[in-house]
Amino acid sequence: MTFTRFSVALAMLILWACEPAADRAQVEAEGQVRTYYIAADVVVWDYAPSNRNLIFDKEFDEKEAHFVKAGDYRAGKVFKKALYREYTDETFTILKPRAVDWEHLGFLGPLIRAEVGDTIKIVFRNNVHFPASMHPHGVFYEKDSEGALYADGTEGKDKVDDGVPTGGTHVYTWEVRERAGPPPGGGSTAFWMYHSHVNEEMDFSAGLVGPMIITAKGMTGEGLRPSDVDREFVVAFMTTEEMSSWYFEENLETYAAKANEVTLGIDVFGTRLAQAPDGFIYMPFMESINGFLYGNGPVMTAKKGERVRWYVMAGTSFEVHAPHWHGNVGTVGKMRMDVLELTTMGMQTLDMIPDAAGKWLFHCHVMNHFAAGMGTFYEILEE
Ligand SMILES: [Cu+2]
Repeated sequence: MTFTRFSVALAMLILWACEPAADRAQVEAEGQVRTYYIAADVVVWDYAPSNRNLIFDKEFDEKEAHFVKAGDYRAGKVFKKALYREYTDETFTILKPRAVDWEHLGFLGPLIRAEVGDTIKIVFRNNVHFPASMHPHGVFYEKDSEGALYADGTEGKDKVDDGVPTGGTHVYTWEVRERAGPPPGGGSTAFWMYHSHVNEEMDFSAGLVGPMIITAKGMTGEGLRPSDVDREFVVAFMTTEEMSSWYFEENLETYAAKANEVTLGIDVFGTRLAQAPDGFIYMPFMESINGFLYGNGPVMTAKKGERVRWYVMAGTSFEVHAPHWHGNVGTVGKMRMDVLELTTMGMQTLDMIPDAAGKWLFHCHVMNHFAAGMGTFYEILEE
């Protein structure tokens, strides 16, 4: 009798001790490994391919020309850049085509998606001439997958992720823990980004940044979209400092007629600039939406009554943006809004159920940004 009672107690103790481990194993078994093959590639990018101001459907005027026309001492609207691009496998020979719904991403890197409980595995290939990395926000990483170079006391295998050399490959492993998803009551997704963080200023300015959407556990629907959303858009209101890019001198030499007469320097904040012999100072702050100026990006299209989710982000410059939707309103938390307040590295989500059909302006309400090209369209169809 005593022996039996002891056995039962022992068995219960064992069960109790094993339960957390069993739970963990179950979670791990349920979570998926999401593998992405992403390279840093050299891309020649045109901020306004139509060569027109499509917001007003007109030629560029004299003021706008300042931001888009090449000249003796300025590069214009075309720049060599480094962009993240997705490939089909580890041979990095075939680019994964971007889905039509996501063409609006423009110069942003591929959208990384996962659900809480998953593990994200990034096979990263560096095809550019400078060391590059992938540093994520939100997700959990060990020191071998942080993708950031600084004096953190690490060495050996914990250092190789900090800056992948030209031609090199590194696998980043990011755990999608609860904290990377939305908090209780916070909806079905959390919005993050990733970017290169070796020489952060020059890497980011060259274009190495992309978006990441994490869905709550059990909320992933068709095409990895959150199951309570019909349509999603990722929109970067971004000040890109082309003068701070790895390619600034090269872009000047390629596109500015008298690049040889330009003197390179820095301003009082340490930002790079090019000075012409006549004193003209060239600092191309490109005020774009996903890399497009003056409505040159794809028109983002949804239908009346659809549940539309907008993920809005900014970059690393002195960024103060006021993204404003004409025609419709959305909600952010408990507030109805049609203008967001977005600052440096801001990552925000607005939900909209459009009730007004039409082609609508979507622009930055900071007036000098709008004047410099920070505007685009979205369209709401009747059905
Ligand atoms: Cu702005």
